[in-house]
Amino acid sequence: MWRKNRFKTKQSENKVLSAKQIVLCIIVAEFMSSPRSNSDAVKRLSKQFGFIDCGISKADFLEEEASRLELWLQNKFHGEMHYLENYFDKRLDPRLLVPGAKTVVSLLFNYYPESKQNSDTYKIAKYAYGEDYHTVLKDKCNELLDQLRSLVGHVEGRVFVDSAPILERAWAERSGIGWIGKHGLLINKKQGSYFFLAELVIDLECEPDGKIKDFCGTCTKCVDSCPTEAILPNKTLNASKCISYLTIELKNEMPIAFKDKMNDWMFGCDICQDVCPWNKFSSPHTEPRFMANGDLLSFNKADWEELSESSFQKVFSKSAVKRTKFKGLMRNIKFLDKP
Ligand code: B12
Ligand code: SF4
Ligand code: SF4
Repeated sequence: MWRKNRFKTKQSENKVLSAKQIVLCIIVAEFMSSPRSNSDAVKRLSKQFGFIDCGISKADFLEEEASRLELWLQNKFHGEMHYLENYFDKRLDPRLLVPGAKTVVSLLFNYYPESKQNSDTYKIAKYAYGEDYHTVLKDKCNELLDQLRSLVGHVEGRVFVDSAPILERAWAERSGIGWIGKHGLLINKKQGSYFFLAELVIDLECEPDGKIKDFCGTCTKCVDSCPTEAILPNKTLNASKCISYLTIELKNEMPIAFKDKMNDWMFGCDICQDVCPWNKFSSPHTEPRFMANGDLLSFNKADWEELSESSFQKVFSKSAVKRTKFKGLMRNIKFLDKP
């Protein structure tokens, strides 16, 4: 397809192309905007924006996942996250989210921190140390999409970071940038699993990548280490038992049955990832917006217990921890502290 921006002749040069040259230009343009070259362009740009991997899938209906999702919801594994019951069809077909979509681009962004919290304190999952990833990644993806347009011409599309009904892990798995581990998270062979997922759903035709194999083998470390037994066979998570759900998503009182199982996690949980052998390949991110506020890393248990609402606003000014609000974080701390 002829892409307008590419071979614009500068008016100032006032060059007149011969018929032969025009034909040559058309052939070159055809070649340069093939599905293959489009994929190459997206991948090159993704590197420039700091994504650690990028994979491509044809926008289609997620057939295998449909029955899994239906069963998962029937079993009430989503607990009180009722929003996951909505938009069933859209969740399985991105073409219903972006009319005319041809391609799903899956992107990985590293959040593994160089410095971590003290060992004897209430814990926050590493993904929430810095600025809220929804904002940071949306900015990057929108810029990436703009740059793509300036390279290949008009592209219709939308950027997703956890922001709409889309099965991000299923798309990433399909695009070959990792496999879904027994704990249900996507694992990348070079980087482990401490990364965020984001997607571009676009009407540009790109060459899809293929799925890779599962490298969990006979390992069961995550299953054995999960304190609430939330990880079930066949890569299924009973989210209603996951500490991440209990501390972030559950709005009511925490069930007392979990009292001795929380392992001091006050926001999210990283146990199943910390024990995963693939995470020995994690290397620290270099994204300034994901750097933790110093207080967050140095606070001990007493500091957290005495946290005031104004300090909460200061420490977590742009953080995803704001999702629980001050009240929610205090509820979690009190639950952990309960005799
Ligand atoms: C709701 C949600 C949660 C819930 C429920 C988790 C869950 N497993 O569904 C809770 C609050 C518990 C949660 C916790 C966490 N989450 Co969360 N979460 C989401 C969210 C918003 C939706 C997930 C969803 O749709 N679940 C519904 C289930 C049924 O769908 P699914 O698990 O994706 O599974 C589908 C496919 O993967 C596929 N599939 C899976 N396995 C297999 C196997 C076979 C054989 C087949 C055929 C298919 C298949 O079929 C399923 C369709 O039903 C996503 C973002 C998004 N939009 O995808 C982030 C997301 C999954 N979460 C993320 C993170 C980082 C976490 C935590 C690590 C945070 C923390 N440290 O506390 C934990 C990890 C807990 C865990 N072990 O999974 C990242 C994962 C990154 C990664 N490396 O994979 C995501 C992608 C957000 C992002 N944009 O980066 N999360
Ligand atoms: S995040 Fe924690 S509670 Fe949830 S599945 Fe992993 S180990 Fe279990
Ligand atoms: S801990 Fe073992 S079983 Fe679990 S995801 Fe990692 S490799 Fe797979």
